[in-house]
Amino acid sequence: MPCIAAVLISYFPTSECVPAVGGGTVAPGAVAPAWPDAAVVIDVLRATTTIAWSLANGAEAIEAFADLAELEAAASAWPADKRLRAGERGGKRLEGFDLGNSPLAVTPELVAGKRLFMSTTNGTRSLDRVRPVELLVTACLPNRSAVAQRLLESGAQTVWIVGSGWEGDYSLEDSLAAGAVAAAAMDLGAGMAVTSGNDEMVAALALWQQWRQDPEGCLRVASHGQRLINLGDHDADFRCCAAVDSLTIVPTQTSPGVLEAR
Ligand code: 3SL
Repeated sequence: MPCIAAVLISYFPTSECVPAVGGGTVAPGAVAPAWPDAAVVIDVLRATTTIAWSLANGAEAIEAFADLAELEAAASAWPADKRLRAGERGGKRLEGFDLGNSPLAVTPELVAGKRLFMSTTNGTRSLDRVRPVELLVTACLPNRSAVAQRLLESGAQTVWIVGSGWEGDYSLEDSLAAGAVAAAAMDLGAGMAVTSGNDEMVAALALWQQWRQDPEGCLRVASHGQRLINLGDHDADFRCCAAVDSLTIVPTQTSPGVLEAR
């Protein structure tokens, strides 16, 4: 009987939903949670879209920080002509930073050859949460098929997709993209048994089925989409963030917190 490779994909909508791994006591008979073979971090609006576009436009790397003091220390130690600080809180650029968090702003003229030291409200927290996972990549709607292909090629049998949400709450757009990545893995994984590992993954796949013909509509109806609409002038960001399969780049963690194009 041929051996069929199996991939189990689970979805955790926010960093707070990620199971605790290591430490603590485990009840008799219970299995201690372990890190998966691969993790995919998603922040559709807009951190992981901006990360993908920065690398596509020639940035040397993105170094992500949940903590601003740590960002400042690392950025200061980097050559001034090779660094940019990208910071966002509440949808707005942080004062004194070179960039906010728009994928439209990371033009080749600005980012080529530079390292972006980045901190955002939610996305960089999710990245921080799964740093120890051996294969850590970021996904957005533009690179969802490229990410799915990478997962399948990696031989990972357990995959966690981690959304960013908003300050601990569920977000529609990250769940849409989680469904989009898993659906691509199921389509591309001919001969592999790609299955959902939890109810959240099943629900995300259903969400993708519901909105796959109009992803931008889903982003606009989402509460963070509404937040950006209320801040004004984000139409181009919505179009960019909703452009499914427009990029082939897979931002991949190469050392703790550092993402490079792979
Ligand atoms: O929450 C985040 O990390 C950001 O991506 C939010 S925003 O789209 O830049 O407002």
